[in-house]
Amino acid sequence: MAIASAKQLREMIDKSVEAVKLTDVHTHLYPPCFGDLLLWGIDDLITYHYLIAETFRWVDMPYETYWRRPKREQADLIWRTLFLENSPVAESCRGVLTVLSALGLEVASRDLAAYRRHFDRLKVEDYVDTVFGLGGVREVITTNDPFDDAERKVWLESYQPDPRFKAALRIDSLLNNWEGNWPRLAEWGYEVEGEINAKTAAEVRRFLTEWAKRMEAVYMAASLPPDFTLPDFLPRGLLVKECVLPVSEELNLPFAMMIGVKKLVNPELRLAGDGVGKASIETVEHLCSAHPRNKFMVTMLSRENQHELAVAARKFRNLMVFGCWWFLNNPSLVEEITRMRLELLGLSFLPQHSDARVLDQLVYKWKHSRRVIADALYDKYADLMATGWALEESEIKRDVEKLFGGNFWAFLERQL
Ligand code: FIX
Ligand code: ZN
Repeated sequence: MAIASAKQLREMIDKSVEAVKLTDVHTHLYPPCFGDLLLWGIDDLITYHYLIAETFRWVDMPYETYWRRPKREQADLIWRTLFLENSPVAESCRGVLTVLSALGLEVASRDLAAYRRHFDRLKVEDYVDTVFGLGGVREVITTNDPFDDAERKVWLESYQPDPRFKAALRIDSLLNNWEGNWPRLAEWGYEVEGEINAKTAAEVRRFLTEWAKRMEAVYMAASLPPDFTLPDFLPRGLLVKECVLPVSEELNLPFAMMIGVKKLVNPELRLAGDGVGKASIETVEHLCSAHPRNKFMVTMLSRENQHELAVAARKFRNLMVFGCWWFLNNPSLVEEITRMRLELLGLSFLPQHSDARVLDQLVYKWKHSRRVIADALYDKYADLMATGWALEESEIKRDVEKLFGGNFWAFLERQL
């Protein structure tokens, strides 16, 4: 049916964006068979590394004192500091409250003990169903690292597939610490050595192929520093060129590059200690141009890289831009970046991923993003209608489904 008014347009967009069962193309979640690797519940929510970093802006406690404390005491400190002694206006704090509200808990009570009693009664298997339902999530792509001992053990001994959790083969350990990790490949039976010669490259390709198949990975991924540049003759450059890209092309798996993270600018904050730096878009352009049969998913961490990334995506059909990553996943920046991408790329991108590390975060990260994306879409469709363009309700539903996952699955299917 044709959209006849601004009111009808707003209602249709809100309905479509609210109802779409989305694919979350990047998370750090795990199916319940991975046990404690799957974080969930109020204390994991409150001790999410974003809130740890924000808490240490207020407290002078030695970092080690915090790290030695049990999780519940860590959460008590964060709750007191960020929620009671200061209003929880930061996106990471607002998110915790959005989850509590969506679960029907009494947010106004500020009763952390009551919240804990609620979660203590839950079973994780049931809670996965609850969260996927509240978040409107059909499936999540997880982050799976064969070099993580606890995770590798599950993959090799006790993994149980769950269609809602699809794997991505994460290869930071290979690319960013070859010197430290090639001996582990040798332990696992791959005939590699420190020098990346033809035999070593072939064995690394075997490793990637075997793990991509074991995980049924939908893409391979790595986070990369701001100074990531190719071509280079560091181990990373050779591994990408001689190993990752050939396997990516052979298996028709995108290589997802998450570029711009400065690891551990404050090591005492551990996972919360990473920073951001502007990266080189020339490396993205070089890879997309030199490897036209490879597919690249790219997200960049610096706000300053966003415009040039969108322009690069205009040049290369093998480049899929995804998400407003990490320090960009805040309403003001999601709005700015999404509007720019709609204006430069139309609907040919993936506006968001949650990066959820704690299961419950699917609820807030998507509730918050849906709102911002819907507002941006409304303005763009209203601009269309102002020209006299006749919009059909079915077309809005079609477009929204592409943005919230359809573009991802279509990109995976493409043979370039
Ligand atoms: O490299 C990544 O996947 C990053 O998203 C994480 O390392 C980071 O800690 C995170 O979870 C950000 O949201
Ligand atoms: Zn991540």
